[in-house]
Amino acid sequence: MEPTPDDKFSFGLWTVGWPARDPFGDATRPPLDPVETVHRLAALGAYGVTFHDDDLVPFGSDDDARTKVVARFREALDATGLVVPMATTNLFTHPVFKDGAFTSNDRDVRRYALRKVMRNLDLAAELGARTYVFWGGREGAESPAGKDVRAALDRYREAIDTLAAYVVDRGYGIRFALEPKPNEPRGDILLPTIGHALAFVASLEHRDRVGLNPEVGHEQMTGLNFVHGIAQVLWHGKLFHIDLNGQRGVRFDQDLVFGHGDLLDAFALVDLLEHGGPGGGPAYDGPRHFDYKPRRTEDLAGVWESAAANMRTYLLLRERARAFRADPEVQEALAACRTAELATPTLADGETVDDLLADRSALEDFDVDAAGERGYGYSRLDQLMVEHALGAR
Ligand code: GLT
Ligand code: MN
Ligand code: MN
Repeated sequence: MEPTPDDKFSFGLWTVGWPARDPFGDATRPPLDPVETVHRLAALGAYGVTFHDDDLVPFGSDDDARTKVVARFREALDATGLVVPMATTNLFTHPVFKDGAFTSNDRDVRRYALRKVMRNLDLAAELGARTYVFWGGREGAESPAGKDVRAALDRYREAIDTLAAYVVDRGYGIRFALEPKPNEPRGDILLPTIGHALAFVASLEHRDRVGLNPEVGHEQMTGLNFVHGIAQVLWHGKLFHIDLNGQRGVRFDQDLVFGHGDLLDAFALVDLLEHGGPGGGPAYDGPRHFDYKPRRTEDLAGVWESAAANMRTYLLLRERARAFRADPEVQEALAACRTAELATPTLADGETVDDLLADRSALEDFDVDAAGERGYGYSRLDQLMVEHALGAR
């Protein structure tokens, strides 16, 4: 089971390229050349590579150096056939962003952040990216009184709408995807969950051009059900991109390999993405983007081993989810759960509130005790899922 570009697997340069510096220790691996990364990812069967501006063009490079770096990168893309489906901006590493970028209290920093994004949007468009991600890791606060959250949200909205207007003006075929995260590096980050981000998007002038890039581990950091979150994003038509990885419960952002730490959730997620669409087909056809970090304990061989592991786990789960959906016993269990019945509207076609009030079977004659006694049979279905995930069926 080898990945191919048709599977649409993509990786950020910052994922495999993470030199594993953490708050307590130095890097354990040398930096990777983006060109080597492109060749390695292509050889492993990936289809796309993504980047922050500074992952590709080192911060502070002059125009000459920038042109050279981009030309080399382009050559590698052309040689391998790898595409750039998404790009993003580093608005978090340099000290200038220590109080945020779009929502820094310092107006000059906010203006600089807009210009930094615009410059990379030009490159993203040039390389054919269709999605531009905004992860606001520094947009937040630790001080309860020092950050006016409502003013910060005004500035956040101003930034996203200004940048969307820029994309429209330049005729770029790019949509924006906001990535929620509850905390880390800021004590509290703005737009901390999928729900907050969806509500924010609805308030934008350019709301049609803006969706979400949810990350598995970021919802799990708050104890929320990521699969439910993704289902709701799909329900709103806002799943523009997705960051796949693994996380073990409520703690710091682990960015584990997809499926490592939360295998059953990963199974349910793949089942949703691949079978949650109309007629049981895919619910999402965009890139399957891995935003993980090879463990600090890995050497370079382990980096490529872990990159391959993300894709292999996804493919195995996709195969397992297919078997689950095709199993007649699963179909029978689903029927026993009356899962499909939920798609039937509660009121009949054309039925009015008065009609409902006149329906004695809905209240006066309804046998609540009999309905309360009936089981839903979810345990059997769940066990079938576990058995399929384990390869026991
Ligand atoms: C950073 C973060 C990720 C975001 C990336 C995009 S950068 O590594 O932890 O979740 O997706 O800015
Ligand atoms: Mn993360
Ligand atoms: Mn991410």
